[in-house]
Amino acid sequence: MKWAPWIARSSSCNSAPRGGSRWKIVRSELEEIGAKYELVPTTFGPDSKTPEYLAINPNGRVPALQDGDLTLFESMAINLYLAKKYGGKLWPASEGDQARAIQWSVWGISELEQHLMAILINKFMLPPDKRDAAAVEAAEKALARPLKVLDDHLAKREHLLGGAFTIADLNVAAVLSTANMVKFDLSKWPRAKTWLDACFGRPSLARARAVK
Ligand SMILES: N[C@@H](CCC(=O)N[C@@H](CS)C(=O)NCC(=O)O)C(=O)O
Repeated sequence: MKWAPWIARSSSCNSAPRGGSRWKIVRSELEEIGAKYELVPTTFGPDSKTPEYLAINPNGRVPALQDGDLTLFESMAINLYLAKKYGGKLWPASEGDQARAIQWSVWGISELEQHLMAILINKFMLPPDKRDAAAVEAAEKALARPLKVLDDHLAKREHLLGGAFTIADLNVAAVLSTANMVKFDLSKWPRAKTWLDACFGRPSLARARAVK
């Protein structure tokens, strides 16, 4: 697998590094917004540990964003910032919906991502003799609870905040994309699956995911 983060510099919107699903979270948004950005390939090995890079993201992880004088790390924080500043309708109008967009974004990384990563690591990334089948099983079981929440929520609405696709959908779909990557069967949660497929049917997300 190739990991290559980026930093971008441009007059209107500068974005940075990528790494696995997380860079795709940011890249999806940049494509959705139609922002001008420059991507700077950075591996998540030594490239992201240089003094120059650590000045941008002291965690030595990707992605990171530079936009004018602002530098940011954490993919969800980057996406929420980009949506608010450049996202047009991607950023909801009302304060309540803005709060709900933050809620769903935080929910994605706290309720879904850790379990999806546990499956990815223990099924695909570790050398076969280091993989932990029990950890995969536990993660698959743990996913049932948040996926039911998502499925129930989508029973009454097409998108997470109602009728329109917003940053809430983009952020949660980007996290949940790992489910497809690890071949986790979502058919027990058909509304969540339909919603996820519709999100990935958007040309911007397809373009972001096509980049190697
Ligand atoms: N919570 C961070 C996680 C970033 C992260 O873990 N990035 C990985 C690549 S997916 C990385 O840079 N790993 C290299 C390292 O930890 O040294 C985010 O969402 O931006």
